[in-house]
Amino acid sequence: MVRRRSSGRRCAFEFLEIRQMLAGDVTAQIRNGNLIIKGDSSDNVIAVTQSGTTITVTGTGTTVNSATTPAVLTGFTGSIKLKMKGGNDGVTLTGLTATELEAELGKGNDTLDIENCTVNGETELEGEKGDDTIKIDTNTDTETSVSSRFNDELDIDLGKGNDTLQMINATVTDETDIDTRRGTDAVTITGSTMTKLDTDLGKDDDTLSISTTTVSVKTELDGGKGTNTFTNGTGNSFTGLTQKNFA
Ligand SMILES: [Ca+2]
Ligand SMILES: [Ca+2]
Ligand SMILES: [Ca+2]
Ligand SMILES: [Ca+2]
Repeated sequence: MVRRRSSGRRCAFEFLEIRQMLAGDVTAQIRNGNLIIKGDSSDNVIAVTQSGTTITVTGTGTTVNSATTPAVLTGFTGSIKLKMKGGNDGVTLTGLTATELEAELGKGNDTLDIENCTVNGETELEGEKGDDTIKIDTNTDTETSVSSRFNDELDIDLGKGNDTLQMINATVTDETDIDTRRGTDAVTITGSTMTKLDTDLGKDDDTLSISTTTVSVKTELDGGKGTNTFTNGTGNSFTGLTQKNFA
């Protein structure tokens, strides 16, 4: 009886080690045309691409739907929902066209990279706890210009922790709302076109840097508490600019 128990424990340990080595499992499925991706408490690293209505989810050291091979899912026509849960997760979305995008990165130091995507409805990105990084169109490709379009609201909430947002060449047709909350946060916007920009850097000492960006309706920049720095770079056109809480 005692023997059995100890061997069972060893088995459980070995299983745990393998799971940690593979950095968890992500489930990906298309339901009613919508893509739903859920991580687990491990460090999940995945890349999502689209060809026509087919979505491919490739894990790096992470299984997808319990397999080590990429998941190929057909019939995608709708929204994307990502829920990565705990762990330091890394998600790259490349060349996707969706009706809506909602990402919850969960606890841990996460990275979300959005490259050359089009979202025709609301986009909501939440870093939650941990030191998170959100990148939009930061990859440099000399052959094709990389540029994401958000044809509705873009709502980014980086949550607690020292967070980074980098946005290059993005177009947002409705309001862009950026909240970085607690922690030493850094926001960089370059070459983007927006209608309304509302940025609140929250508690602690934060930095905001904007260049070659046009905001055509209203620009509200707030450093929040702490000693904050705003670098108003070259080539900006800000309509209705108000700025407060910057040194
Ligand atoms: Ca995770
Ligand atoms: Ca996080
Ligand atoms: Ca923060
Ligand atoms: Ca601040």
